[in-house]
Amino acid sequence: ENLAALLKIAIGQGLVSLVYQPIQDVVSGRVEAVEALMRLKMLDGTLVPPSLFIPVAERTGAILELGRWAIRTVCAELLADDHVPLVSVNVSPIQLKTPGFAASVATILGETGVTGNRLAFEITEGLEMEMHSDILRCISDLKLLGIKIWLDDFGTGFAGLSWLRLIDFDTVKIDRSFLHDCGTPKGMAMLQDIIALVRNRGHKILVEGVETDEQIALMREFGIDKIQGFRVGRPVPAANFQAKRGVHK
Ligand code: G
Ligand code: G
Ligand code: NA
Ligand code: MN
Repeated sequence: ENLAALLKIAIGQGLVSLVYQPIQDVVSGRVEAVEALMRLKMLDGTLVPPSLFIPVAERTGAILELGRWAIRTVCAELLADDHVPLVSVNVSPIQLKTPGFAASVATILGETGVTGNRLAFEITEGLEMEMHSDILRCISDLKLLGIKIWLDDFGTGFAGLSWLRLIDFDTVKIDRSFLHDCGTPKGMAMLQDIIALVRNRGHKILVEGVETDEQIALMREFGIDKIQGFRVGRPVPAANFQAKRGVHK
């Protein structure tokens, strides 16, 4: 298949890059973290969306090399600057269940001189909990390195509650569909219920997809810890990220 072949040469040909989207602390109003998002170009320059290439990379195993590349790049191009806040990196369950993954992360940290407490790994609840004992062991190894573990897109998959039961996430990201649907009484009730569920379990809460000032005010009213979305900032390359002032352009 085309994409599978492209993924094999992507790193060598400079076709992959990372963009960074700010995450704002609701109380302080400051950008306290950024999420790293992978971008893939075809040879003609056309962008391939992650929804297309990540599943292929997971199926072919290319995600392992891409994932190491992403962590190394985050450490080298962003975290080398002491002023940069926490960076969250998406990590596939395929990576978590591959023996030696935590050790490879430790090696990258050692080589780049970055401490693990400046990284968070986002895990999407989408995939099934197959082989979860390996995943749990890997997660506890990553935590020993100081890396925070976040649950991404909470509320969209079937496995979310199992993940919540098995893993002590630092932060849970509530999928943006919940905020978007809160214009109706039923949607608002759902959003409040999911916030209560996450909060009662002691996790910090990040709400995704914040696009308006009204939504920011609502999140403050609900006591949400962190927000992310186009109203806070769009994903931009590292060069556009003015870390020292925590400003995006
Ligand atoms: O980039 P968008 O901004 O379209 O990203 C959509 C989704 O793609 C993310 O929420 C995440 O689940 C996935 N994604 C983006 N970058 C990465 C990555 O580096 N690794 C993995 N595993 N998934 C990613
Ligand atoms: O799976 P993950 O939640 O990490 O995906 C991030 C994706 O969400 C990226 O594709 C990003 O471009 C998109 N995104 C980020 N903020 C917003 C927003 O405010 N509104 C919408 N519609 N999409 C957003
Ligand atoms: Na994510
Ligand atoms: Mn998400």
